[in-house]
Amino acid sequence: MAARRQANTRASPLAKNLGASYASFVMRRHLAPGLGALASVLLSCAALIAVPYARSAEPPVEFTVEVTDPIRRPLADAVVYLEEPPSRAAKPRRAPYVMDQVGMELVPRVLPVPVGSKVVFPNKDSIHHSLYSFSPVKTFEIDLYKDKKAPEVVFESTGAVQLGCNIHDWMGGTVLVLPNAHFAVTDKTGKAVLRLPARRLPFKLAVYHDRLRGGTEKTTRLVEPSAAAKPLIWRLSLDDDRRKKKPSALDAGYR
Ligand SMILES: [Cu+2]
Repeated sequence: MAARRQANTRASPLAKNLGASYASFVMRRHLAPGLGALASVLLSCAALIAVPYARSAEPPVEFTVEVTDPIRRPLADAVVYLEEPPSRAAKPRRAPYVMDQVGMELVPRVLPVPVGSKVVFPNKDSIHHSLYSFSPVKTFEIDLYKDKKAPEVVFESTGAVQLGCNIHDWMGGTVLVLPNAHFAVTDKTGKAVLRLPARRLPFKLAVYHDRLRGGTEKTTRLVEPSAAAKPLIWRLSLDDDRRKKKPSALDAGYR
């Protein structure tokens, strides 16, 4: 338990990453050094004021994304998301997001939500669960429960929130709190489709995986809208899977 607490209280690399300035990111990548202060100021203004999304009837930009491990095996449950610029779709929806407890597992294992969202944690098993998070992004504990409406938890800050169950060591999951609602999760084939509002400046995209080695800084890219013509491919370096596995003898029961 002590080790788990320690692991869960590490500062979230995602939270750090989200603090980076899109304006300076664009300037570093797109301005030749020497264009001078005037261009920098103009670009900063453009990025901070006008950047969001041009009001146009243009169709959304649709990126096909593929995420694999270093030896090209597809990775499911990777989250690709828009980090910058700020999006008008940032407001959380009214309906809560859902992370189920089914067969003594958290489903889905990784749940992306926009900042400010509510998440409910129903228990579909016939036994009690007690969920907790010691993550600095959101700390909470839900006492043992079943057969009743699970409390809602509101996630007010961006970052990765690791969850566990006080009773069942192997029950792990992550609520990934993102700056807006523009995200997609890869399927078993490692693929996802990310739809973004039409715009002219580049998108700052990143990919999260719960075994990503290091932070999402390494997966962050500036992507021009014109790049949507081809699949975007990320190959992630992952930590070994040290997660405890559910005892196989339990698979048959407890529904
Ligand atoms: Cu449990």
